[in-house]
Amino acid sequence: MTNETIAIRHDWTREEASSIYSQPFPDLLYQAQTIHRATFNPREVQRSTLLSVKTGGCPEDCAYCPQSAHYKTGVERHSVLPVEVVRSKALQAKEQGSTRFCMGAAWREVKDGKDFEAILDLVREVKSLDMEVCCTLGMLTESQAERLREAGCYAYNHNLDTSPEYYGEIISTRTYEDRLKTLSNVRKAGMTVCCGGIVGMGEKADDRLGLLVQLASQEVHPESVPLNMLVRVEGTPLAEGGKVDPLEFVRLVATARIMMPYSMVRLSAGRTEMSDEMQALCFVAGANSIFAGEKLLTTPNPGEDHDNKLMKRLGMNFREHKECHSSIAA
Ligand code: SAM
Ligand code: DTB
Ligand code: SF4
Repeated sequence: MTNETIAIRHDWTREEASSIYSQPFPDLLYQAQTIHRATFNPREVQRSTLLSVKTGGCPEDCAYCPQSAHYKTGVERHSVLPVEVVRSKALQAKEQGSTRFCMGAAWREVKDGKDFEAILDLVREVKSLDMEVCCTLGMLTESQAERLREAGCYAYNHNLDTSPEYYGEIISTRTYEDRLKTLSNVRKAGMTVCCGGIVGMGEKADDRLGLLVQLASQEVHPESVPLNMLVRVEGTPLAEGGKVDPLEFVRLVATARIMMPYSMVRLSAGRTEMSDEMQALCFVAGANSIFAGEKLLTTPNPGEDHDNKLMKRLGMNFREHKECHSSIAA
């Protein structure tokens, strides 16, 4: 590992991103791995566990999402889960080695009142178990963001999903600007930001790079960048569609690592469709976090056994301690 400080830039252009992304594969991986080694322990992967604390019936029309009320996907709806249920899921996640517990709600936005109070109780409870708490609840006002942070929420997930110009092809019920506003409210309130996107929605490579440029242009880079490979769910408009080229996905991971050297890059949805070899290449390209457990929010995920075996085969290990940041100073 080197002690070299890697510059953090916020002025990446799409042309630069494209020339990084399009390099010969060995050069791209070498560049990404060199940066990864300077900013993180390259053998270590952090685990987060997801739980859908309020499922289905969402008024938004995100074309990829099994929880949208606009599509018939067979997802079973439920309102906010009781504290005891969430507590035991979080404890189980902790026992299985996750350092972060992420609670998701199928809402367009948080509304003040009973449900939000219930979420704040869940946040306090999980925080008391000494885990990093993350929430993803849709749009937030400044004061709601403030209250979440006060309750102990460490990170907020809110994805930009794709480039600004492709966004309208995927979602019509909110705008890119809406998303950016919530991200700014989260930042102002002092929570860390988890923000990334989805690959495989019919977008071009240029849209994927457009997303990375947006993320890297934020005043502070998102501490966590989840890269999801679309999980095609029957009943959603994106149920049918071509496969993502695994090597293009690896290229995107490497480009994200190079553009946001100190951010955690999360290999998120879609791992059940990825070979072990593809995941290994993603780790070499700089991915250093995964979602653990048999389920994401509503769809399957490789279980603990599979992931443990994979780490062993790769001679890598899972991070035991909290703080999903680079331990090497920027
Ligand atoms: N409703 C909130 C929101 O949209 O921000 C929180 C929950 S939402 C399910 C969280 C994220 O999951 C979305 O922003 C999207 O990026 C991702 N996601 C949803 N469905 C997916 C799918 N089928 N494949 C991959 N990622 C998906
Ligand atoms: C993120 O970017 N991916 C996670 C987390 N943030 C909330 C969610 C993936 C959801 C996949 C579809 C599902 O399981 O419902
Ligand atoms: Fe799904 Fe979130 Fe979109 Fe609702 S806002 S449809 S839960 S991705």
